[in-house]
Amino acid sequence: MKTFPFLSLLFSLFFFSQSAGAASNLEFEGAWIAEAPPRSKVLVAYMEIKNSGDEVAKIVSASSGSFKRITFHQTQQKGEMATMQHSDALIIPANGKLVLEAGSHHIMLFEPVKKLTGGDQVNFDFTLENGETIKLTVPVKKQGTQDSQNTDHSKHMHH
Ligand SMILES: [Cu+2]
Repeated sequence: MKTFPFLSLLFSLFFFSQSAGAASNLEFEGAWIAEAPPRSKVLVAYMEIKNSGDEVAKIVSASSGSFKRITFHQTQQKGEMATMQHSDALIIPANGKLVLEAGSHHIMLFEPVKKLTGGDQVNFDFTLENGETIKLTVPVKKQGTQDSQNTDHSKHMHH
């Protein structure tokens, strides 16, 4: 397991939500938001979500005070063209994981309420199909740093 400093924070949030009565089996790793070009109104979040439970988990919505609208997308390559399809939910298989990364599943973050740059932190609330909510704090990182290759979203069609 990677030992990013913020993981300990994530774990404490995870266990807090457990002790608060939620029974989520989800664990988030390596979550980050790609810093966008100066005038961009769209940012993208990537992460890995692990499900240690025996039932499939579905995250049906995400919200954050830092963005006006958040949706789930999946990039699909059709020949030379990359198109994005809207997903109603992030589906994490039982005893499995969902990887959100460039060219695949990702979380679209529309209209940041203020400019976000590397080092900023964004708080999210994820809502599961069963009504549970999970809080997650995700760091913003500059493009071009170790984890952030190949995140150019400008070629995609947004809808
Ligand atoms: Cu997208």
